Amino acid sequence: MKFTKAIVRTPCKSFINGLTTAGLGKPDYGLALKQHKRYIETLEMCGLEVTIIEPDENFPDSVFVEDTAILIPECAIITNPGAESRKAETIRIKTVLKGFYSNIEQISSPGTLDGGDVMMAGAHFFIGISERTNIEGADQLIKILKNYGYSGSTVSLNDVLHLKSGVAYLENNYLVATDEFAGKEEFKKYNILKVKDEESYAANCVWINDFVLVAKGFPTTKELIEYAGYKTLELDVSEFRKLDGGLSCLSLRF
Ligand code: CIR
Repeated sequence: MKFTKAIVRTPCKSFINGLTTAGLGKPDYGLALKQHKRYIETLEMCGLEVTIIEPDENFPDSVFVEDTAILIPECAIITNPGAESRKAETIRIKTVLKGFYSNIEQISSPGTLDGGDVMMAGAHFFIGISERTNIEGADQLIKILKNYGYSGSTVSLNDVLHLKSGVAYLENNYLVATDEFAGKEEFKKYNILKVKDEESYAANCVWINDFVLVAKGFPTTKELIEYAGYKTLELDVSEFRKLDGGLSCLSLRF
């Protein structure tokens, strides 16, 4: 597969008050802007045409656009984010996606779903059941996916906010995974690159057109991915980590 486009959203000033469990202190807004800019340049380097949505002070977490939609070639599926403060982020995203998709689907209450819980692995989608994504949301998504010829299944999780905080699909049957996911029955058929506990944050990496974006500061994971044959690009996302976010959360790729 090949991605050609991405959507990102500039962090707003209220970003520093976003939701968090990380305990790493408040993000530095100026540094976050710099890291975000570098992130955009890197997506462009991977061949993507990037649409940048303007910031909105009403939504501190709106930089984490990945949570607001699931994109497949046939349609855009607007999510219903599990956190109350994030639900209306989808309004702006929907208007932007209408410029790219004629077919728009929607997850609705009582179903909740965050894009960070949805991992695409070829024609199959793994959906984490988390504090943000419930069974109803996952069932709605699976039903929509089925209509377009894809399949989906749920995965339980305990240690992380979102499924993709702990596992990433790198195409060619490779998964990067933390201890929590490396041993799971449903991932048995994949070649697993297991991330060391002290580098667990680096499991949130992103495959884009033969490159893998890896968080800066996790050398063993970077080497592991390179050893499996991928070209890596390191990016510092320290300020987003402070809000439980990572590389995948910062864009929608399609
Ligand atoms: C939140 O709690 O919703 C944000 N502070 C972080 C969202 C990270 N998104 C992701 O992992 N897909």
